[in-house]
Amino acid sequence: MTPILHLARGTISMCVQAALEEANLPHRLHWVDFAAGQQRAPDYLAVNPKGRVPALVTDRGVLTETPALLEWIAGIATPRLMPSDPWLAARVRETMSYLASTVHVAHAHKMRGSRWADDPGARDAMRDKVTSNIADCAAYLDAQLDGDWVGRAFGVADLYLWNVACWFPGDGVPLDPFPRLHAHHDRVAARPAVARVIALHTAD
Ligand SMILES: N[C@@H](CCC(=O)N[C@@H](CS)C(=O)NCC(=O)O)C(=O)O
Repeated sequence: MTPILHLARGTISMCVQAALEEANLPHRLHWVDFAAGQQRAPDYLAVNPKGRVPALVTDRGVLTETPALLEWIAGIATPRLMPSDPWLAARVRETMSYLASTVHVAHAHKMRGSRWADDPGARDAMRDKVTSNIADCAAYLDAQLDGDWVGRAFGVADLYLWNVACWFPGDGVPLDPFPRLHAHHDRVAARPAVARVIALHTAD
């Protein structure tokens, strides 16, 4: 079967879509409308009981969690989109883990505070921390970049970093003060596969 990517506009599913495009892997898209709450509808929960995107339905089953999806696509792509050297691969995973567990979670404190607190005051307090937390993340990521790409060559971690950094200006952290991160962002966005994804996510 042709894999089906469940995705939503502007979300972390963009980098998985971009990885499928970069790898030239045939796939179909199923858009999940967050405004309509479709991520919590029974038919979507049957696909991903976590009620989140992305989810990829393959002939081997459903795969979720962005780092896992990216790594699987990287492994079946030609050329591979992850380093084969174990040390370099671990360094790339280090960045992907940081994006998943720290940066994405810091960003989610803006719109998804109800995951952590019922008290509106507590949610406001969490939202108030988003800009400074994301600025710290941006500074760290900027300092880590010492070449064109996260690894020695372009790979899925670059798509992940690009996707997460798309949210930074909206979180109150423009990219201009972070020259390496900013240049990386532009470099990834200029790739034809990524430009196709951006066009789909920004279309009216
Ligand atoms: N750990 C998951 C997180 C996925 C996630 O939180 N996705 C967000 C969109 S960026 C989502 O589906 N949110 C829906 C909701 O919270 O209702 C991953 O890395 O794939």
